[in-house]
Amino acid sequence: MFRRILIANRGEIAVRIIRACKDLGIESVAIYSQADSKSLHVKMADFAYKLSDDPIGGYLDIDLIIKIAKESKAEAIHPGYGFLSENATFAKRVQESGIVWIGPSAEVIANMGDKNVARALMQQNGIPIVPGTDPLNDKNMQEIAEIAKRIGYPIIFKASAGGGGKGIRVVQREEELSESFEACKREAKAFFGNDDVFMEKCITNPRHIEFQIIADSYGNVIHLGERDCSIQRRHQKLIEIAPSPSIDEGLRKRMGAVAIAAAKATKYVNAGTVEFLVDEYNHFYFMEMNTRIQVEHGITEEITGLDLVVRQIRIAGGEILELEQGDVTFQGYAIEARINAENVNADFAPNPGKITTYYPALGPSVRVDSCIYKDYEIPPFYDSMIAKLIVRATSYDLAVKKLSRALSEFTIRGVKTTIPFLQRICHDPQFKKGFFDTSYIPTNLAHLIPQEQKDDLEMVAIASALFALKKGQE
Ligand code: MV4
Repeated sequence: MFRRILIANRGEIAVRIIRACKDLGIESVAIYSQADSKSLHVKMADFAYKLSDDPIGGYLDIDLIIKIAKESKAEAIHPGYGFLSENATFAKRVQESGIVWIGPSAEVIANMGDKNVARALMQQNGIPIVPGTDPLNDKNMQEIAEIAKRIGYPIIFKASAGGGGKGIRVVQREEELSESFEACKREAKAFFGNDDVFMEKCITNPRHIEFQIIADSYGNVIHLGERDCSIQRRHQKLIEIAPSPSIDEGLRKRMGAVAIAAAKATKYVNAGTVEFLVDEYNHFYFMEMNTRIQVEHGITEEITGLDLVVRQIRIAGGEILELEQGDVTFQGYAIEARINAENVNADFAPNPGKITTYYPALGPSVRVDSCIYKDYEIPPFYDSMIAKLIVRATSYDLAVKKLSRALSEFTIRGVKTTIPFLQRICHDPQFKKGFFDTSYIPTNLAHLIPQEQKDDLEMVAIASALFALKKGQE
């Protein structure tokens, strides 16, 4: 096993990986920007190296990160999620430097990063994909209109190099086709430097169901069940649930087998996620494969009792996966709520600042993965997610109740957070019944927005006014 690992990331995932290293008796090397010098990951790691002054660019500096890995005598690099985690060039450079990459091969990352290569590979291996096309750039508008008519409206244009929510356009009718196509190409070019765009039939109001898989270097692949990530706003996940309250045992078995086939088709190694769209008839289609550990991996850990980050490190270290599919059991339900420092009442605008009070939720079956502490100042440069609240219970109903309890216990002052908004989701009848798809947040947003949260100064002003009023009445 490795003696020392460099963590090419920051925030809660860097903390999560450091914990896995400590559990395995492995030393950890942190990297950090100036803005992150007071970060928990820097305090917790055994060693820490400062990057350039650029708060984001530092974490993307391939040459410097590899140099630090060598200097610090790290034997492996864990990329976490975001930043360089799905950068095939980085994966390749790491391996060429004689350092172990904790993830799938550079080739797999590149293949899955190209949505058309991924689609073709899946199709060749009998994995169901949404009816669609190769890139359309060599086609004229008339040809594209004919293809759209054949596939049937609504259709969706997607950037080949895309992923997440960038570079997609839904088209309801032919009149909007050429305008949407051009807009999608422009966006693809702007975000990914590549204007290849393809077409798919649009699945309306799908559920987003993703399967966790793990694979070792000897061809052993198993799945660890699914997560329902349908509760999203503008392609940001807010709440994730494992298992999905809308997937029954029969469907889980079929989708799990397909997820394993997808991983085998790509010669996948390490932890990965196969994402599916599921329509109203429970037909499911391969959407994308994520070649990294994901934000929401913790709910899978809670229902399976397996530590995914530890597994990633052991697999990268050459260990055989001693688990077979039949050894994997699922216990109850786990729900993750992402707590973001955002002003929900200002269109979820980031709300960085100093944490003046911090009492995370505790108690049985409650887990908090976070990187914040009292008096910590959230830098304005990064993602607004500051904590992941994960709860576990024997049923979906009890898990929602526990999430509600934990959210009411969770106290953060100094910055506005999504806690009151998440609490309202917990009280929503449709959510409580497990009846939702990806249209849930857009449809229900108005009644889910809580009353304006007062910040500390406003609270003091209100208290003073009430005090003065009371004094005046005495
Ligand atoms: C789709 C789709 C419907 N039909 N593809 C959104 C992000 C990107 N990863 C793919 N996405 C979608 N692709 C077809 N053919 C609907 C979405 C989609 C979506 C998917 C998962 C979770 C939330 C979503 C919200 C809007 C649209």
